[in-house]
Amino acid sequence: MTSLDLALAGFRSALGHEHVLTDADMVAGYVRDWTGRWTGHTRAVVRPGSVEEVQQVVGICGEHFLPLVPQGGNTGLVGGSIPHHGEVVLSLRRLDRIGPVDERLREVTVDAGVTVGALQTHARRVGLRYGVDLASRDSATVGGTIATNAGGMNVVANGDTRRQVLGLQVVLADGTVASRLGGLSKQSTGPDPFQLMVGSEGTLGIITAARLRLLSRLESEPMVILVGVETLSEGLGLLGAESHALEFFDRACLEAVIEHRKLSRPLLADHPFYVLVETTSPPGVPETLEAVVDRRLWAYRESITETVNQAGVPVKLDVAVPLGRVDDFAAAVAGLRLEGQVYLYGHLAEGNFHLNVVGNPDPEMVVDEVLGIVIGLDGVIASEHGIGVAKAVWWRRSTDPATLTVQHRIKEAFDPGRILNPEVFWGG
Ligand code: FAD
Ligand code: 2HG
Ligand code: ZN
Repeated sequence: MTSLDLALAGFRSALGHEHVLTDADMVAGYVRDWTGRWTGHTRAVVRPGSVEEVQQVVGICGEHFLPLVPQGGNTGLVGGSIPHHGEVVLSLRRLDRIGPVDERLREVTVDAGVTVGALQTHARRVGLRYGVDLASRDSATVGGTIATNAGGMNVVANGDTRRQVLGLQVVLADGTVASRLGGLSKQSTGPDPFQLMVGSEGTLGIITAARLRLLSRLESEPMVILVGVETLSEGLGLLGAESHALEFFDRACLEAVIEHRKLSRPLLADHPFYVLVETTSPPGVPETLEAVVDRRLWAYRESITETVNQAGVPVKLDVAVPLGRVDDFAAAVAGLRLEGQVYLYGHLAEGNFHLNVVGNPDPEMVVDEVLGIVIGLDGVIASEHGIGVAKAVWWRRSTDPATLTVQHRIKEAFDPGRILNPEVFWGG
């Protein structure tokens, strides 16, 4: 019997045959990413149903030197959830228990495989809210959003995923469990290894559960306003203290979404950019700007990723520049005159641009040119989707040597055998 046969037998004995998938048809949805840009292959997809089963899987992988890729909803956009070199896929989706809400403390403990949408629904039942929202809410999991430190639409009001995490339960590379789910709001006991898990993209440990902060209900129902603007800095002027979202998209996005989703034209005139504001207090839109108010306006912004995907396999960039440089970035990108269809949209309040290009014959060149501009403007090459494999080379190239050394030592300390998602950050 080969080492792989022994490992598969171990998985089957630990999880049951039905939760160890090896048939090509059965694993297809786990080895291909949401955009279709990456298709990998795997020795097996394993689907544990408890933290003990996750421990057993990690133990078997360690014993047989089999690298593994943790996977939640597989909605990640940087290729980090895909087995690029035959790694075992460790799907966390069966870990889907949601604990009772502590209404006094406004906290809840949930399993890693719970979707963000299910958590939001659970919180709403007791009049509370979860602070993170994103268009992939019905598939993206709590574990995946913590592992990528996902941002989304409400960062301007609630902060990113890191800000919602009070504690975690994690299976480490040697199969042991580290847990801090007690809900203590203050702790001064040295460096916090659990914080390192946030944004670690499955390279330091397997997140199996999280203690999360919930928010109280808004005083009044927010209004949604779409405004046509000439420049993005004009759009930034609409940001107010009560803003819950300040998003933007360009004309190409609007035209594509109208066509794909068969939506009506929201404003009379054409504008270079459209800014969507969600707020509980009217932002005082200058009379010179064309604007419309309607909650359904979110459909124009939230449908962009799906719309771009049906046009072809996109090259995706997720960058941020300082707010004072947003117009410079938009102008520099226009100046590149990239071949193919370019879509520019994102989270304006954070200077976070999603640049998607479909139909360009040289994706590497697109990435190099755009990230070069970003670095030149003192920006960041990954604002909310993570590094994955898509940005790994650029991450190493643009990070200073001292920081890279620290990152390397952290990886060595948590995963000396390099079985946890080895391609992310360090491959490519
Ligand atoms: P996966 O895609 O399965 O995995 C992502 C990474 O996390 C991988 O590296 C994986 O190994 C690791 N991972 C997953 N689960 C675990 C775990 N339990 N323990 C350890 N590591 C784990 N992102 C944003 O930030 N903001 C947005 O507004 C946004 N909108 C989106 C809209 C659409 C339509 C789509 C398709 C994607 C969007 N995303 C957005 C990207 C994506 O949804 C997020 O990155 C999300 O956090 C991924 O969650 P997931 O459960 O699908 O993780
Ligand atoms: C969004 O803000 C997501 O819509 C997805 O982060 C961005 O698809 C993208 O590039
Ligand atoms: Zn985004």
